[in-house]
Amino acid sequence: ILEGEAANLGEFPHMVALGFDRGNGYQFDCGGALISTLYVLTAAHCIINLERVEPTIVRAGVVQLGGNTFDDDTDYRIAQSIIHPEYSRSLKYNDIALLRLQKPVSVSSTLNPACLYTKDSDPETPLTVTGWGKTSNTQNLKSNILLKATISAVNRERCGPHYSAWRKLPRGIVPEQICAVDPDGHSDACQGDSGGPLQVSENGDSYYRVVGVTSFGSGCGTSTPGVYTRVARYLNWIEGIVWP
Ligand code: 4AZ
Repeated sequence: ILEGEAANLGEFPHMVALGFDRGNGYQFDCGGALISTLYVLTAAHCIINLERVEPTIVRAGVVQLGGNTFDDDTDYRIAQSIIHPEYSRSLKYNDIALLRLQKPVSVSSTLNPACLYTKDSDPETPLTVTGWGKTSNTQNLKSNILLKATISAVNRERCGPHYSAWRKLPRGIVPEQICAVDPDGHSDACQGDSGGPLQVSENGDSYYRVVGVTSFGSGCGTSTPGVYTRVARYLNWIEGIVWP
């Protein structure tokens, strides 16, 4: 997250980090959101990535990422990764996946699932994106503390032209995506934040609903909106898996 603020413990109790084991301890290179005690919502490109390494654990209920070894207090093993059947790595559409945990999380005030935003229109209110990803465009530094940034939805008419020349988006920005940008600043999601949630606040920030999954962008902190997978367009697919 560029130009974000530190999140408080319990403020985003659904926020998790995905742990990738490349042989020297876990690296937390993607985010996710708990949407039940057993399932985490994330991006498909976090599962099928270039290095062909899948995440094997999620770290939950923390704002401070901490060490790179398995911690029984915070870490849950991933039993199964379910990638959206229409995701293809060559195109950037349907970038959504679910992770089933080996055992349900123990719910507390700092660890509990989020509800989804079920309207498939752009929310008018400010949105909050969270993650432990890069904090600068020019340095490869990630955040050890969970950061939050406030951005706003940009409609398809205004967002589409930013991506019209992308070979990987032959149909441009589609209704299954939501664009968002900081209208008067440089707050943004960045590399390492993907898979994590874009949220809309309810009840004066007492809780958040997940409206999107951080997918990609053209750089970070520019006037080009970031692109998120719109969860309201995937409710049938999600509920078919999460509600057995
Ligand atoms: C990424 O590489 C990424 N500014 C995610 C979000 C954005 C840019 C890049 C949006 O995962």
